[in-house]
Amino acid sequence: MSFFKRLKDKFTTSAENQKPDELEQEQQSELDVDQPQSSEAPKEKTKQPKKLKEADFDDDGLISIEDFEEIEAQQLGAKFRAGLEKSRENFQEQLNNLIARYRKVDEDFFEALEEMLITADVGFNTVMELVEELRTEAQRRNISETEDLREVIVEKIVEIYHQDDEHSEIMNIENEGLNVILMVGVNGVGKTTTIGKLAHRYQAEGKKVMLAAGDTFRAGAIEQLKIWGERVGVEVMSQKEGSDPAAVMYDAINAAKSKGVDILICDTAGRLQNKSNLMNELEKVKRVIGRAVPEAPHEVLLCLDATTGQNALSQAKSFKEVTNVTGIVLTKLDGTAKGGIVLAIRNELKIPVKYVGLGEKLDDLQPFNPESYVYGLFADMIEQNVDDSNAADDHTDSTDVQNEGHTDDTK
Ligand SMILES: Nc1nc2c(ncn2[C@@H]2O[C@H](COP(=O)(O)OP(=O)(O)OP(=O)(O)O)[C@@H](O)[C@H]2O)c(=O)[nH]1
Ligand SMILES: [Mg+2]
Repeated sequence: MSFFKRLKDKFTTSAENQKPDELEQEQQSELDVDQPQSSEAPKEKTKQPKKLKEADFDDDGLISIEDFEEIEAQQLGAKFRAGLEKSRENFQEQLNNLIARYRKVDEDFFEALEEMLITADVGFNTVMELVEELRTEAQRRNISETEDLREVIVEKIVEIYHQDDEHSEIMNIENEGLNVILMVGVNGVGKTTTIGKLAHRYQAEGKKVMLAAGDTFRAGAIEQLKIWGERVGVEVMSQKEGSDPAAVMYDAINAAKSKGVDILICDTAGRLQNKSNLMNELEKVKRVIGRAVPEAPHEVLLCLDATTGQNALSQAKSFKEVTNVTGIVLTKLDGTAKGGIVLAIRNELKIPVKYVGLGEKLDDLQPFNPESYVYGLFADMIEQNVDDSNAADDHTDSTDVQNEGHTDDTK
C-alpha cells in the first residue's frame, strides 16, 4: 500500500467512500448530536472521526480495541488537520507551485525546494539533510517528474523525524508513586495553559493530579493557575505572591504524597535563559524536588511558542545548556503558517517534541507524532493524490473490461 493511502486510511473515516445521499443523512444526524455547533462545521464535515455509536460493541457493551484505535487515530487526524490549517495552506500551496513550475526533477528544483523549506522554518541543517536524501531517492527510483516526488517528500519528512528515535516522545510517567513534571520556558509561551490541558488529559486517564503554583513572581499568576485547577477539577497548592518557589514545591510534594497523588505538575515563572539568577532559582527548585522524590522531576518540559520561529530554537539551545530539559511542548502551532519548526527542533536539538498545542481549548494539547503531523500538514494533497490514483485504477479496470469484451466480440 502506498504511503499516502496508508495515511489517508489511518486518519480519515471511510465516509468519503459512501454514496453522497447516505453521507449527507448521516452527517446531519452527527451534527445534531455531538458536533460543535460552529459555522465552520459544514466545511469540515466529511473529515469528522467515526462515532462511537458506529463502532462494533461486543456482548458486554465494550468496544473492540481495533475500533477504539481506529476512532482514536481519526480524532487525532482531525485535530492535527484543524490545528495545522495555516501551515497546511502554506506548505501545500508552495509545493504545488514548485511542482507546477519545475516539471522535471533537476538541481534547480531541489534548490527551490530547499529555499521553500527554509522559509517554512524547517531549519537549515534539516533542510540540507532532507533534500540530500531526496536527491539520492530520486536517483535510486529513477524519478524524473517532480509530480512523482510528492509522496517521497512527505515520506522522507517522517523518516527524518524518526532517525535516532528511541521512542522518547513518550512521557516518563511511572504507574506507581508520585510523578513530578516541571514546566519551564520564557514569558508568555503557554506554560500555565499547557499545565491546565495536561492536567485535563491525565485526569481523563484516571490519574490523580495536583498542581503547584510555582510562579510566585508575576502578579495574577497564582490566580490564573487556580482558575485552571477549578476548570479541570484538580487541587492547586499555592503560597502567597513573592514566596520562594522552591518552598512552594516542597510543600506541594508533601501534600501530594500524603494525598496519594499520581502526578504533580509544577508551574514556574517565565524566565529569560540568559538571566543567571533566574536560571539558578530553577536549579534550586529542581534540587528540592529531586531530594523529596528520587528520580524527580520525571519530566522537565520546555514550552516553546511555535509562532516565534527560529527564536524558539535558540531559546531551546540556551535552556538545554543550563538545565536538563527532557521534552518540548510546542505551543501555538495553530497560530503559525511555518509549522516546519517542529522538524528543526527535533533534528537540531535532539530533544523530543512530546506535545503540541493546537489551540486554546482544553483538548487542544496533543501528543506529538510525526505521522499525524505530516497528515495535518498535507491532508488535502494526500487525499487528492489517493483519490486520483483510485480513479486511475478504476479507469484501468473499466478499460480492461472493455478490452476483454472487445476481444470476446471478435472471437
Ligand atoms: N492559539 C493558541 N494559544 C495558546 C496555546 N497555548 C497557549 N496559548 C495562549 O498563549 C497565551 C499565554 O499563555 P500562558 O499559559 O499564560 O503562558 P505562560 O508561559 O504561562 O506565561 P507567563 O506565565 O506570563 O510566563 C494565552 O493567551 C494562551 O491562551 C496554543 O496552543 N494555541
Ligand atoms: Mg504562566
